[in-house]
Amino acid sequence: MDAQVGQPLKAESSRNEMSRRTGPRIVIIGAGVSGILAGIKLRERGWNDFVILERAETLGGTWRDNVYPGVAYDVPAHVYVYSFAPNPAWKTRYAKGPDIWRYYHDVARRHGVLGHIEYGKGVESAVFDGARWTVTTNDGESYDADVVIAAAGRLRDPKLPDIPGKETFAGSSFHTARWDNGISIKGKRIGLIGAGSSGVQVLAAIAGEVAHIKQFQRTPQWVFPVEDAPVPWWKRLAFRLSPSYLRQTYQQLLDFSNSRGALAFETKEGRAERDKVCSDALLRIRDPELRARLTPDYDVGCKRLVMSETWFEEVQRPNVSIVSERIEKIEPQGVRTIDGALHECDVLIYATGFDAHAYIRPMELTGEDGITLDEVWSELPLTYRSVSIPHMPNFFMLNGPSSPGGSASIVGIVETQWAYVDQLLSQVASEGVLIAPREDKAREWLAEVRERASNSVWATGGCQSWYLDHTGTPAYDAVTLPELQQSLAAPKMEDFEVRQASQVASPVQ
Ligand code: N01
Repeated sequence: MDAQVGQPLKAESSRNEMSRRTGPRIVIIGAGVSGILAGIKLRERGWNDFVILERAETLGGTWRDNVYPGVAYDVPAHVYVYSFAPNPAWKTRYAKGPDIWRYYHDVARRHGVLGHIEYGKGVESAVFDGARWTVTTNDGESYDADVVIAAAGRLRDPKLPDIPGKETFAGSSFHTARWDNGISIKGKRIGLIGAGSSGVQVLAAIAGEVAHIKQFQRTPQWVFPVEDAPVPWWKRLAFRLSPSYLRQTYQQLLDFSNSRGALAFETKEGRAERDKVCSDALLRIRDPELRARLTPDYDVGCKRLVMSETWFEEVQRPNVSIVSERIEKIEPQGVRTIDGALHECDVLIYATGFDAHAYIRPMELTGEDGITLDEVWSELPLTYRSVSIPHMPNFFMLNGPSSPGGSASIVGIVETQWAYVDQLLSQVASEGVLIAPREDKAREWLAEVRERASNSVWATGGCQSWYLDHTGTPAYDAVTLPELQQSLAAPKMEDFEVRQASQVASPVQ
C-alpha cells in the first residue's frame, strides 16, 4: 500500500513493499523555499513517498518567521521565484514579506506539496543503520527513510546579544524574527539594537508612527539606494497575457542579479561604481556629524549590503536618534550605554541577526559506522559541494554549508543544487545504492572554496560579519550562479563512494 500522504512514514517496510512504491522513501527536513522545491521536484518525478518535516506550524521559513514592519526582499521580485513558476502578480518591484509568503504557499499548494508536510515536527536526530535512516522528531515520532534531504535554512535561529541585564527590562522586547504583533508600537519609545538589513527595514517602516526611536548602532552599514515602486496594472496584465514577456523579464533580472552577486569577489576597481553609489547616497544625510557616524570605515560589500531608499530620509526624522556609544547593559527602564546615559524605552527590538553557522544543528546526525556529524564537522562544516557530507550516505542538503553567498537570489542556488542532487537520486533509485562523498574529495573541495573566498571582499574588506566563521574565514563560496551551474552540471562519480545496499531503495518500477 502506498504511504498515506501527510501521515508518518515509519513502518518497517519489506523489500516487496518498497518495490511497489513510487520512488525511494524520503524525509525532507524543513518546509521553506528549499524544502518546498524538493517536494515539488519529487512529485514531478512521480515519487510520492516522501514527507516534509517542519518544526513550525506553517511553511515558508524566513518568510513565515520574519513578519516585522517593512519586511521585504531586496532582490527584484520577478526573479525571486522558482524558474518554473514565474509570478505575474507581484504588486511591487521588490516584494513585501507577506506577498512572498503567499507566493511560496501558493506554489506549494498548486504543486500538491501541502499534503506532504507535517507541522510541529522539529527533527532531533537522524541515525543511519547501515542501510537506511531513522529520523526522530521532538514528539518522539520516528520516520524511516532511504534518503534524507536537509533543507533546514541558514538564517534561521535568531541570535540574541549577550548583553547583561536583558531579562530585567520592564517593557516588551523581542527579536525581529519573532515580532510580537500583539504589542502596539504606535506612540511608544522604541529601542532598536542592530543596524543590518532587518534593523534598517524596521527603522524605515516604523519611524513615522512611534514617539521616538533610538537605534543602537555598533557598526555603521553601507546602504545601497534601491527604489521600490508599484508594478502598474497594465504591466501585471501584460505579464499574465504574455508568459514569454514574463520569462524574458525573469532572465534579465537574473543576469543583473548574477552580476551584482559577483561584485563581492571582484577587484576593488570592479566594485568602484557600486562604492560610489553608496558614498554618494550618504551625502543625502544633511547633518555632517550624523553622516560621519553613519559612514562605515570598511569596504562596501564586506558586510551583506543593506538596500533601502526610504531609510535615507527616515533616519533623519527628528524623532530618530542613532546611538553609537557601546551598550553597557540593559536595565528595567531601557538601555545604558558606556557613557553613562540611560536611553529609556517602552519596547526593545533586537535586530541582532542570526546564528548563521548552525546549519542543520542542533539536529544530531549519526552516519555509517556510528560516525557523528560532530566528529565529521569537528574542525569545519565539511561537505562536498555543499550538498553532501562524508560518511553520511544518501543524506543530501540544499543551501548547506559553503553554499554561495552575497546578494544573489537563493532560489537559483537551490534549484542548481537540486538538479545535481536529483542526478544522484536517480542512481539511488535505479541501482539501489548508497552514495556518500569521499572524505578526501570533500576536504579538497572545501580547501578550494576557502581559498576562493579568502580573496573576496568578505575577507579583505576590513569588517566583521556573519559571512565569517569562527576562524575569520568566509563560510560562503565566492562563485556566481553561472559558475555554480557549471560546477554542479553533473556529479563526478569518482568523487563519491557508491556501494550496493540490498535493503535500500530497490529499483523503482
Ligand atoms: O542581521 P545582521 P539582520 N550590540 O547580522 C548588531 C538577511 N536579510 O537580521 O555590525 C550591539 O546583518 C550588529 O552589529 P555589528 C540578509 O542576508 C535580508 O539585519 O555586528 N549591536 C548588526 O548591526 C542579512 O544580512 C533582508 O557591529 C549588536 C546587527 O545587530 C541577514 O538577513 C532583510 C550586537 C545584526 O545585523 C541578517 O540581517 C533582512 C550587540 N551585542 C534580513 N549584536 C532583505 O531585504 C549584534 N548587533 C534581503
